Amino acid sequence: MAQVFVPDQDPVVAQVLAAYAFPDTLLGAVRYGHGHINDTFCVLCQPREGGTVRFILQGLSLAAFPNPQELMENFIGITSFLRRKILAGGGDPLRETLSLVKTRDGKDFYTDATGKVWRLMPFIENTQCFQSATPELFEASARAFGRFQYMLRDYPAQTLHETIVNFHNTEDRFAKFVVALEADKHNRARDIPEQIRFVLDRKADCSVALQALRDGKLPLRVTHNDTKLNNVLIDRDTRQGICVIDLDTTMPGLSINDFGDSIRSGANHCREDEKDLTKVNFDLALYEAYTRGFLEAAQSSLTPAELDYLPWGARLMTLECGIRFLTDYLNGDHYFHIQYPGQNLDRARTQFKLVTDMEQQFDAMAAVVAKYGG
Ligand code: ADP
Ligand code: GN1
Ligand code: MG
Repeated sequence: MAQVFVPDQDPVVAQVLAAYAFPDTLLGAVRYGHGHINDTFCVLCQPREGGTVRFILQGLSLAAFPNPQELMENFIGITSFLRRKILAGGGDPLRETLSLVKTRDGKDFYTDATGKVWRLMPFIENTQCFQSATPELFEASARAFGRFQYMLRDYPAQTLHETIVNFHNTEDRFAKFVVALEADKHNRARDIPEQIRFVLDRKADCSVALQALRDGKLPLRVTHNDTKLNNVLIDRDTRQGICVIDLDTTMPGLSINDFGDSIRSGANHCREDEKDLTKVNFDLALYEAYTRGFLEAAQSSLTPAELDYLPWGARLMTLECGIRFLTDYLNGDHYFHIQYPGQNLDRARTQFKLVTDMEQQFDAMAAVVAKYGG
């Protein structure tokens, strides 16, 4: 076998690669993608007959996922379930859901000396991942997430582990923010009174969806919980969303949160860490494109109350994400990967600007749902 070339000279990655039997020559691995949590690499091999074969190698963040073995059980359960449904519907499970490559000793994943879990997956070729949306792409991702929701409607939810406890428990996110604020370990609170006030003023909002769940208005479903545009692979030829990826937080949750997190991340034209807030604007036309696609694909599995609460899902996921970024900033940036100091604060500021826009356009958001959800 040729020498493994890992550009960032990571000996752990070299050791992980050695646990797998690759086709012919292993050329190396390079960091890949824009995720904030896991370590993702693209692995390149050269088969004897020519061309290249690619794989995705991922090391799961122990800081985010304290029980990666349980996470991998979920991953296998969900992808096997989807594989059966895709096959039954005449689709191609090797393109429409994720698969695992086994290690040399027949395991589904590799655990390194620190306890970190690594998985290897075939690279789904002729697809693209987008960081920002056009209406067509956004609608394509909406159909993919809506279909995902629909296909998992009869998944045995009680068999799923909660990979991150209280992940979209917005009340708990608020409480953790208050703890970080009171501890203020890095003396950062004094410079951000405006952002702190923004969160404190919205304490009651943090209970809206959870109260509806407690009241029995909203059902628990199997949801993805991280429905960013870049978590859908788009086919380069058809421009359709063919595969929902990043299944690590797929567990019981609220459909309105899956809708909401997509709107949070995709219904705008700015970077998540844009510093110039005049460029950060919620785009109602993108919201409409997403709503149309999502409801078309998932509608028959959603109740009237879920439809009513969709705009709240968007507001709450955006507020919650801003709270999480600000909490991590106060705590010293241990959860979300950062490329520069203050990035989590910049991220929080964009989310709060988007929340403000949504608050102002809330009636229009409800009208769009009524237009497609009738
Ligand atoms: P993270 O949790 O860090 O966001 P993801 O699972 O979303 O990690 O993967 C990061 C990126 O890697 C994706 O945005 C996508 O570009 C790419 N990717 C992941 N899995 C595959 C795959 N099986 N085939 C092709 N690209 C993939
Ligand atoms: C993280 O892993 P990635 O980049 O797809 C985070 C999401 C946040 C998102 C903000 C497991 O998603 O919850 O909404 O960053 N994932 C986890 O961009 O915490
Ligand atoms: Mg991702």
